[in-house]
Amino acid sequence: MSTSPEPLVFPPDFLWGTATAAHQIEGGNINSDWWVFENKGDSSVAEPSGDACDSYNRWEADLDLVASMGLQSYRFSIEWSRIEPEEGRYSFAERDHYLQICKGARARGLLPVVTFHHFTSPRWFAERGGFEWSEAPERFARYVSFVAETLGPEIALACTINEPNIVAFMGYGFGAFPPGIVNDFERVRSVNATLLEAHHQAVTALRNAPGVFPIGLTLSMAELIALDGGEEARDDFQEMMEDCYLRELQDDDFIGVQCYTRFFFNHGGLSLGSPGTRSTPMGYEFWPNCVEATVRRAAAMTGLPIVVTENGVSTTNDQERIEYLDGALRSLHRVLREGVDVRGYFCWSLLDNFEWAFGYQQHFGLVSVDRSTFVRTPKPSADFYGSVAKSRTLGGAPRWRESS
Ligand code: IFM
Repeated sequence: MSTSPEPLVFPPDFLWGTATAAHQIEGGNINSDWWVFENKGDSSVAEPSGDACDSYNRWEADLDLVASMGLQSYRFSIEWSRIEPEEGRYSFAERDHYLQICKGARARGLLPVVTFHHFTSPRWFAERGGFEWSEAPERFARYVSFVAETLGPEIALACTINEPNIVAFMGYGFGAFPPGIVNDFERVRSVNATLLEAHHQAVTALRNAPGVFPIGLTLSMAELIALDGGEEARDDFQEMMEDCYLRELQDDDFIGVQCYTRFFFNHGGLSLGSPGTRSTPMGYEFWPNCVEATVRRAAAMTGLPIVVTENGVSTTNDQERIEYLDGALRSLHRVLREGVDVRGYFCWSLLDNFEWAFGYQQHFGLVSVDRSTFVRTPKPSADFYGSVAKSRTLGGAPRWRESS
């Protein structure tokens, strides 16, 4: 006789949310370095971001969607190039726009999780050298202070810089992000160091701002596995992508873990999946169990509380997304049961959106967006995820039946 699996119950104060980023959803971010990068003649980006999901105008509809799913939190980012479109010229109107989003979230019972840098920088900042410029940390912290002056009291959780390791690696190692440089690993390392300094200065700026909220950065992590002879390559990659950050975050309040898959290393270096494994349209192995390995490592190295600030899958088959989320949440539950201090989980992403070098060809959203009318349509995975969040229970009988 088959038995149904025990329901997995999550802690009552566990935070459930979903995440987006300004450039991926707002549209029309003409003053950012990414706009320049994606619109230049020889751009390697599949298509320009254009109107994106028009969320700059439709943010209230987006918040309504998050609330109607039964989630408690919305993670979004502030577009620096809107706040400071020219060096030293700050826009009060744009700051107020983001303040209204924070207030709109709170009015709907959603805690605003605010990211200050999610891959895009103002054009003027990129022209000065971006995160290779010696004044970059100070300039970034100055913008953060300006924003936090009014947003501080509304912020529930602050993420200074999203995936700084990806900014450095994709910009100077892989060439898929601005400034599009390939194989310059010395520069990857030095940009990592400047981003870390920018993070530290932003933490200080936020601690001096009004409001009291936990502050951390969000790191792109993967389960990293060395096959025979691949130990050195794995360790080098781990140092450049993860450890150089994880070692330096002890003074933060939390660390955001963002994970999607696992990578294998052999004597030839990194390989995206092992032969015969199931892969996703991103070219990643379908591996939701990456959550536990990354969370464990981040907790062991930093000693900080963890928030899974991004996890999800790109797929056009929504049943596959449900399967992935189910697997990821089971993986998360295993670390919670071990006693690791995980405070929340944010599914990437609320909407199908602009996936950087891939343009609109990837589908990470719980909600699809019509590319010409911008009509939003929740997918079955939105119901699935929302019902886990509402009941704080995965699998087994629905909670109301437990007592009957
Ligand atoms: O879309 C990105 C996001 O901007 C940063 N983390 C990974 C996601 C999926 O690739």
